[in-house]
Amino acid sequence: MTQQVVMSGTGLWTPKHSITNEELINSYNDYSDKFNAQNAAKIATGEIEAKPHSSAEFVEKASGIKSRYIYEKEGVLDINRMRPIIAERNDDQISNQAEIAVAAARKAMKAANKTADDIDAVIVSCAYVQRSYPAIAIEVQAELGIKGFGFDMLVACSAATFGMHRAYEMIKAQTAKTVLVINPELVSPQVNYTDRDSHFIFGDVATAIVIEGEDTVTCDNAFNVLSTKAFTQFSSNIRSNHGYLNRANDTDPYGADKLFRQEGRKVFKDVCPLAAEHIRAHLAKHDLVPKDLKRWWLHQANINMNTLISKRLLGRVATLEEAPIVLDRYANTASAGSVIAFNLYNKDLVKGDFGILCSFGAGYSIGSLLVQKR
Ligand code: CO8
Repeated sequence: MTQQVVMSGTGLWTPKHSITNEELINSYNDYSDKFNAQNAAKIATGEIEAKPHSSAEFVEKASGIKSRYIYEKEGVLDINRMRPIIAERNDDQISNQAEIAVAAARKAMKAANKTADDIDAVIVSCAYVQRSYPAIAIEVQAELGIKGFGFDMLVACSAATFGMHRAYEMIKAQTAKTVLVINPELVSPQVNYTDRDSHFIFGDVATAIVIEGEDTVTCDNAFNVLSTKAFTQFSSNIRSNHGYLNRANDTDPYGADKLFRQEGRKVFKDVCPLAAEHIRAHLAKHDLVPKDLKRWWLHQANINMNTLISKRLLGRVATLEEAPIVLDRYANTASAGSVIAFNLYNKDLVKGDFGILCSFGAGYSIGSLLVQKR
């Protein structure tokens, strides 16, 4: 278990469509006006509550989000639908998630200077997979012509970091030599665009990472993974009851509880201190303190969370150079946020610089990787 593990390339696939706060909120407000008009009698008797308007000003201030990318825009802003239109594909066509996973994977492989022959394991790790089997990872493996094996895993917000942890362990245990970890976060179908509290939070994206042992590294820009740290604690404060039992429950598969929902305030209060202490403890294992880090590639759920976490650790708010924010353009992309930040902001680091990737959210789950530029 001695081989140095290296992150040698990342890839980012960004959808061509995007939705600004203004577009999203105009649609939501038209939807709520229609809902209130249709339910005027019940609202008047207090049987149901009127839906108040959403506000672009609130969204930007409360979350830092200005816009989000979306896999398919059609249908989302239609007040008679409020969900994307994604046509079903035949079994002989590539699935939606495998397609975006392959697009991100090709970029990561290019950055890491790898061909399919160099890779022997594929992990697809994300918040949802569009089917249970065959695994999306095995479809990706076939598309790319990779030998070896692949599997899917789900850890919501920490799927990317936990997937990288598994890759790290596989390299250490020599059960694989080069692992492709991919996060096709196609989350918009599970967003409740009729829910004022959460309709603005998410965006779609796909990220990929190549992780290998140092003996095979051939690219110039790479990071040693010094160690990993994981933590989970059960909470229903972020929850979706969507699942294969819905058919047997005789429940509405489109019901609000089957989509993303959260107690945002509670999540904020619970998770920020947990994440800050997690990072502090991870650094302490290496006799490091927060100010020793050149860069923090933090989970991107809410700008105020990242501000609070860095303030707890540094005694001041980290600068955007220290802890980059991609939320403004990408919104919350489930597990991919810290990988997007890494992908866009790592090239300026010099040999010996330390950085941390850290995710935090649903589960609750927290995952980190301490890295050092080679
Ligand atoms: N427009 C206008 N006003 C609003 C809106 C809106 N859209 N929403 C709420 N308000 C109002 C509220 O009604 C409230 O009014 P009042 O004070 O009169 O009651 C006021 O604004 C303040 O409301 P909140 O206290 O709820 O607002 P916050 O400042 O807490 O901000 C956030 C809400 C942005 C949700 C914030 O709490 C937050 O971000 N919390 C952390 C959430 C978090 O990290 N979640 C993790 C997400 S899960 C994840 O990352 C992956 C899950 C798996 C992927 C699923 C994909 C579908």
